Amino acid sequence: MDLVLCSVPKSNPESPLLGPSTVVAAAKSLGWGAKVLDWNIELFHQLKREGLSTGDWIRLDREFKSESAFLDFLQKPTVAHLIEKWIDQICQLKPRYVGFTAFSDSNTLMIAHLAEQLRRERPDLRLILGGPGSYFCGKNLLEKQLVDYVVLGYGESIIGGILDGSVAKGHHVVHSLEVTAGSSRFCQPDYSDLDLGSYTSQTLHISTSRGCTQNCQFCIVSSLWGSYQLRTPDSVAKEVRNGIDLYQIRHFCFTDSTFNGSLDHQRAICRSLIDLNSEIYWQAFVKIPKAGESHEEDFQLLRRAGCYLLKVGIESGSERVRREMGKRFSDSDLRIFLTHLRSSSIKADLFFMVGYPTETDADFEQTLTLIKELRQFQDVVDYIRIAPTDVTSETPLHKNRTRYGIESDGCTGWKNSNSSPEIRLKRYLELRDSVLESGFKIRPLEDVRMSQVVHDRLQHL
Ligand code: B12
Ligand code: SF4
Repeated sequence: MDLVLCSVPKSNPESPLLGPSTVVAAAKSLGWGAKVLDWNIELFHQLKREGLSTGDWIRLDREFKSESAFLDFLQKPTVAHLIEKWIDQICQLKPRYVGFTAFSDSNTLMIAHLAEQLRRERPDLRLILGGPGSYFCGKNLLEKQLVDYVVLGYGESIIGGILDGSVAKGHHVVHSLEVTAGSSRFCQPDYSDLDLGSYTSQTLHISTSRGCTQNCQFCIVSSLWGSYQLRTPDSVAKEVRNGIDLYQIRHFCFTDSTFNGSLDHQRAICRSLIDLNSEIYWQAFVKIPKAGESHEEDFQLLRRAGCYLLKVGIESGSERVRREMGKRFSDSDLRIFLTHLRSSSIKADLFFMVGYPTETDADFEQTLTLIKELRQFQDVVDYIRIAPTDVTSETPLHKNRTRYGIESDGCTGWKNSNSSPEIRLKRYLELRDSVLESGFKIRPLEDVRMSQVVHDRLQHL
């Protein structure tokens, strides 16, 4: 075995992560022996057998993000036993390389712990870290010599070079699909090592593009992926076909940051999905098209292709704040978009954010007003999501923090003349009330997660 790639706790249990299965597929296509292990779903089922609910799993975020709580969690006999089993599993598979996917900050402590154990048991093993979360923990784990390679961006492009020894140890940013040793562009994920029936939702994630056409100030996607790159509609349709034929899965989530970043591409993808002539259901993230950019027929095409939900960042009711964020649509564009959705029977999830560095009390009032105005679209809006603005490192907002007068105390504790942790929490709670009073819904598990975040942040004030 050349490579074992592990999804480690804690991530969501609904469906397998796309990243590890894609990187393993690339390694296999180059002739290497490679395997994916999903330890996240194993832990989820173990704890479920012990009575854990899905809400409890979300609340476990606290244990996976705080060092002291994590150490206590590791003492649980079943957890300690599982970790021992995982280390044995690696020792038995005898790979040359082990990779970890850091998806978000709730994976970091577990990766560090497992890497430490593996270093002790198998000092000859080379450890690789990849995934979007490695932007935040990669340098630290490399400095502590807990991993040998950190890969930011396209793992499939560099994995061949790592495995054949031509890529040096260290930190690598890969913003291109150009390939080492000939692996194919946008290769299809390989789920053959996983039991897809063990996930809580029969869903697969698929990418039709990487990167984003926008560069919103608070967002890390452009740093993650570099320029916007499109995948051929044929290869997307083939991946959907495989999902249906190999795994009997008909529900898909497109991972694209902006599925409608190129409308020509969106139309071509829809047509290739319609040509499959199979019943499928899918959701995607889109941006609000500007007036005249997208037409009624585009929405009808989306619907015919199987789209039932579009997720979209509105963020603020103030057009000025939206413009400063990089979201260039007007209130009228939003109304046109929702009207098109209504006539095509597609629902929308709307995302809002409070406490942006330039958001004043008056701007926030405009967000409250917008929520009230949107009541006329209650039949179209499925759920609303609200989050306080974080100043995450590697985002344009963080790079320009001096310009915004941001005093930084971590990505959640920042303040400036318009915003502070107190203001953001107050606005979060006020907007949540207004959303619920207006008859909209918040996804229950999202609400569980956010109430824990709010509770923890209130404790620190
Ligand atoms: C789909 C998605 C989800 C899904 C994931 C479901 C699933 N089963 O896949 C869900 C809805 C669960 C989700 C949840 C969250 N997400 Co999310 N999500 C995404 C999204 C839209 C796509 C991810 C994806 O699949 N990309 C395509 C795959 C192929 O890329 P990839 O996973 O990055 O893998 C590639 C590389 O990273 C690398 N790679 C990956 N692993 C490895 C390993 C090795 C060894 C190597 C060499 C390379 C490598 O190679 C892969 C192929 O190129 C991204 C935004 C985006 N467009 O990228 C946000 C994103 C990753 N999510 C983000 C966040 C913040 C979250 C949440 C924390 C949100 C929240 N507040 O709840 C939660 C975390 C939940 C959790 N604890 O796991 C941030 C990550 C920033 C960060 N690291 O903190 C992103 C970037 C969104 C953003 N704009 O900020 N998310
Ligand atoms: S917030 Fe959405 S639209 Fe804006 S840059 Fe990020 S992924 Fe793109």
